[in-house]
Amino acid sequence: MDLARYLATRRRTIEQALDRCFPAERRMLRRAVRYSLLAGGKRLRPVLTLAAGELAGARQRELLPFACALELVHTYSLVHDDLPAMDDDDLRRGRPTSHKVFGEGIAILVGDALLSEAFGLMSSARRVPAERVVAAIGELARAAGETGMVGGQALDLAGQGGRATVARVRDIHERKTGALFTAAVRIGGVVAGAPAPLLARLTRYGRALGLAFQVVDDIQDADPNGTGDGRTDQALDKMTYPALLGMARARAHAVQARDQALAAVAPLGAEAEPLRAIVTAVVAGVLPEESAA
Ligand code: GRG
Repeated sequence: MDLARYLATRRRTIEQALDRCFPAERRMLRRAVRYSLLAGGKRLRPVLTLAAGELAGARQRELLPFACALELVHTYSLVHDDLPAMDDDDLRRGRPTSHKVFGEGIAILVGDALLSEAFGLMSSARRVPAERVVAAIGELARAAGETGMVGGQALDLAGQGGRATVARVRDIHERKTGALFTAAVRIGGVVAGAPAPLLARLTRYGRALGLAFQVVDDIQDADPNGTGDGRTDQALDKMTYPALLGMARARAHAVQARDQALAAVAPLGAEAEPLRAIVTAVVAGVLPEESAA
């Protein structure tokens, strides 16, 4: 399939929907929200929600509020992760981080506003049966919260400088990065009313993709010619697969995770082609970059 074309059309739809979530205004908080939210980015999580939801039989317009909610939560996590109290990054998505431009207080509030609006957006999805809306809200709450992304970030902060093991690194990755990927595809399925066996396949796919994504991100960060735009993991003394296993074995981990993701969706036919193409491109390091929209 033509993944670049697929991503370009989905991203355009997502960009327009995100723009409508926070229309332009002069107040500083709104400007700061738009600065981070509409700053490009691969929009991978919302694309996954659309891909999984369409595969399970939902329409794009039913899925869109949920896809946007994923991107809002993801963007909040990046803004907070960049703060001096966390990774203390100067650059994000190729431009100065939110706190560098608007100050730390506003950057904290940007994250708060994005997180709150994510749940508001889902709760006002009128095209989807209420029980599915409630289930999707629960999925995102668990993925973003202490059992998921926030808990993973806490483990990551606590672990800096500590003794790394594959199990610890995997636990951090599964929560910090993987939980949101898993939620992205599961929420697509939930909104579509997917039966349990299909949801189980989407869960396996999401978990494996999340792991593969994070390992590849770590490899690119550790590569001296890599694409990271902030301080390196090495400088922050972070636990990563390349630090623990070396580059070759880290790559083998990513390939193994890709194969697990592909196996999870193997019986799902042509409708699952976007999910296959995405994980294959992520692991090959050739996922087409931002939308030209
Ligand atoms: C602060 C609550 C809180 C959580 C932070 C996701 C996260 C947890 C921190 C991000 C740190 C980081 C750079 C992790 C590496 C993997 C990752 C999530 C990269 C960014 O995701 P992309 O590549 O970003 O999808 P774009 O900009 O394309 O959306």
